[in-house]
Amino acid sequence: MSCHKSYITTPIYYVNDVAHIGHAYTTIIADTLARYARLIGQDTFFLTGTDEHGQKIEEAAKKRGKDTQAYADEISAKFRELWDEFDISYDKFIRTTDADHMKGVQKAFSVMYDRGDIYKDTYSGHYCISCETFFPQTQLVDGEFCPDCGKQTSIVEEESYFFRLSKYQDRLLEWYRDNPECILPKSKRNEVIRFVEGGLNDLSITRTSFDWGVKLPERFNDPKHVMYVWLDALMNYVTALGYGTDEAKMDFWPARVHLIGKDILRFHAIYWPAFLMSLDLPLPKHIGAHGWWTRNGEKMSKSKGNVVNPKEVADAYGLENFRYFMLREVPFGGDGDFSQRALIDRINSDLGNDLGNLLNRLIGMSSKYFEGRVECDLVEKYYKTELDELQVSLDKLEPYIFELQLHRYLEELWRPLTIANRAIDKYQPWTMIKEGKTEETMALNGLIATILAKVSLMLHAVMPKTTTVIANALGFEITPESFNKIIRNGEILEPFVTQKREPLFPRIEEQLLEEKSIEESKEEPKKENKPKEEKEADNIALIGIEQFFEVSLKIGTIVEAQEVKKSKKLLLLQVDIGEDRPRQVVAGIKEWYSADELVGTQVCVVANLKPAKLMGMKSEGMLLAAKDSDGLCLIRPEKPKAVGTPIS
Ligand code: ME8
Repeated sequence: MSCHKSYITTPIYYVNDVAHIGHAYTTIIADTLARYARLIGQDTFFLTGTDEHGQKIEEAAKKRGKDTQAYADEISAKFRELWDEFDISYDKFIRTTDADHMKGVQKAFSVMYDRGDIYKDTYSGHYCISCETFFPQTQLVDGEFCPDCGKQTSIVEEESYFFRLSKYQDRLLEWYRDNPECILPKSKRNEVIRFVEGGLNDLSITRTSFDWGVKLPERFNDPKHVMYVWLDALMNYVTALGYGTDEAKMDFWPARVHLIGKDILRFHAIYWPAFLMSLDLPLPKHIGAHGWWTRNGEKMSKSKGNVVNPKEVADAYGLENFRYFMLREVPFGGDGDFSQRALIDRINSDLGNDLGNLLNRLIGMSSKYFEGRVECDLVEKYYKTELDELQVSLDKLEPYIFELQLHRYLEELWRPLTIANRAIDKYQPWTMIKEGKTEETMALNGLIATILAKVSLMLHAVMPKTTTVIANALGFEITPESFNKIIRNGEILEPFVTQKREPLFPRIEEQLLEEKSIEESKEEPKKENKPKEEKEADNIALIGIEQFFEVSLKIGTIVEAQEVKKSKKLLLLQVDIGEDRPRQVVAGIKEWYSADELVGTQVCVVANLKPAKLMGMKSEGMLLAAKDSDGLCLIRPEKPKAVGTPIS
């Protein structure tokens, strides 16, 4: 391990809603790394916190009729309480409304300005409040929707200060090139490189349309501007160490790893290093971007109401079992679907059968044959092959953890358990003891104890309490010293005496939670959660029948369907409505239907809409559909009808 200081961070979470399983995932990965770094004796600083400024937060508070600061206090406290309940070993919980943080952000603004990296201009563009980002017209979906979250953007024209991001394009590319592991997993680095090679625009870093943010330093005498939330938020990684105030902890900088979800990679892999270059600070060693947790294959989102509540799951299945599951189940960087079935399988199989049973077998055999005594001094004499095999596995482990390949780490860590279980089956201690091979039998128990001891040390960062119980059963404590002795120096365990104990992982036969109950109850007032279409229906105006008949609705058959490549939402359809040629319809239904499944099916078409252009393609009609929190479905005739049949 080359570096003796380890600074590990999570994103700071927005206080517009309470934590869900995705937030828990990032935090648990970071906690695991921090615990591991401490165990191997590194001076470690683990930071988490909340991101509290910006229009989104201001609006969330307003919707609930609360004062913004009071609202931020309340949600920030909920995050902190959850992490405390989850025993997250953070060293600091930062809030962007902390006075020191705000001072640090102001200092950074001044430093960047003095470097010539900030200038004032006017900005006019499409702004997504949800992502707090401007997008050029060319990147919008269907000319108006955010390419990242799909929500409607609004046109904003503002006087703004700009950061000269374009100036850093070459240095950024150099950084990615010279540091192949700066972005993990490595495949994500290529995405970032392609994006930066496409050209960087200067970045608007102040806003005048609202004032819930950090003000500019007084010397600018420009009170209507507040800092852009992402400048404010990213700076937390250094203000937490005292940047701009008391810089005593700045020797933890640069970060060993910033853990984030892939949704915020661009901010961390492009803006953040560019800001750091401007501030003349070193760049982080790694930015680790993990994938999404989904539910039944769909991304979790509040509007879909499919967000899993991590506390419910941890309370029902055990916090540490949940930690193990999350880290083992999904390769870092990939998406993972949350299901209770998969969680139960991991608990019963990996934890119960492989790990828990091994400890039971050791306790059983040692009490039956040796009144509970276990000695390890003869292990090498009788089981050298197994010890060598064990070492091969252990040697592979450490690199995985800081390459963030935690699933591989855990997979490899289970091999020693297989070695132990196989050795019992192979040497059959019950036969050996009958044959009078007492020494060999004791040594076999010693081998199992050795394996369990090493596995519990290496698993400690993932399952701190469980492994403490295992270590106690083996007569030792998990500390950096014991790690050093047993893992690094290969010292053997002192003799100990086992005691009978309850199984560590009682078998779970069926799902412990109702499917619905694990999903977070929606916090927002009901109306706000309704999709746009539904909200509009609430204010519907009455019309006469003659107005209704102005709309020409017809039965159509989809004869061709293809994906619109650059769009997340659109399909290009040819719909036969009994005319001389099919109508071309561009429909925003790609999230719910594949092109193939649509061909040959019938739909209801609005046939007298003025043609419109969507992403440059002519659309000559619209399909009727219904959308609620479960998604969208097309409205179809109950029985097949001739194409062109009017609907009334
Ligand atoms: O983006 N699966 O905050 P945020 C996995 N304040 N991880 C998920 C997830 C999911 N379905 N949903 C959320 C912000 N996450 C900014 C960050 S940092 C300087 C500022 C996790 O509350 C994941 O870590 O929207 C993601 O990056 C983070 O929550 C976003 O949290």
